[in-house]
Amino acid sequence: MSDLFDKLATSEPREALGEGAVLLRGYALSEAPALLSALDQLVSQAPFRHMVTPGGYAMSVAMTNCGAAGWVTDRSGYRYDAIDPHTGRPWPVMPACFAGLATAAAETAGYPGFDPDACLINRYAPGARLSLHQDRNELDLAHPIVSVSLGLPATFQFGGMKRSDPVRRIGLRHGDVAVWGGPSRLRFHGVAELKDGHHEVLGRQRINLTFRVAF
Ligand code: MD3
Ligand code: FE
Repeated sequence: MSDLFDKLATSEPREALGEGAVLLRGYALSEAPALLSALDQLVSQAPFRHMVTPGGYAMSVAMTNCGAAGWVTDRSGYRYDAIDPHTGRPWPVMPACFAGLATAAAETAGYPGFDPDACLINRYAPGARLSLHQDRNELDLAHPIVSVSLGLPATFQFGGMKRSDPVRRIGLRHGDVAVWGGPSRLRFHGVAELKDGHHEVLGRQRINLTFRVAF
């Protein structure tokens, strides 16, 4: 496999979160500086913005995207779009260090050949949260989702197939990578209100990269 896969597939602790869902603690730590410098570049082309939900509320999480497909929401609904509605241009190209990490993590978790066309980038300031939801805007739900946590720690809420199912709380820290596929792909999930704090690299924020095959 790739050099990056060899480099990362060492003996990182892996934790099963549910059927098809795996947490790789610290998996992205060695790549974090490269990820963050690529992020600076692409945020200058597609800035973070607070999108509006179909119900008319601005999201507390600020978002941007890179890759061929970007997740967007506005008064007309949730969808993937090849064009950034804020700039009128295509989303920035997905940096090679982003795609390489996502592919390597998916392979480590048992999903070889993951080739994401979408990376949603979520920025949480203290107080920001993401309420319980399912990810179901992608055309083919057979592909897993890979998520990378950077900056301040967060409490991830991992529910079941029904909104009313019990929720398990999982702490996600800088460098953690999670892979969600198979029977876990449609489980409800969210992020609890971010607690204030200071992270040595990112200060008062949390960044989450979510890789998907959207188109
Ligand atoms: C579990 N983002 O952008 S990523 C999202 O930390 C989103 O910003 C969260 O949920 C964040 O949609 C969590 C982890 C995640 C993503 C998709 C999942 C967990 C998932 C799909 C099914 C089950
Ligand atoms: Fe989600």
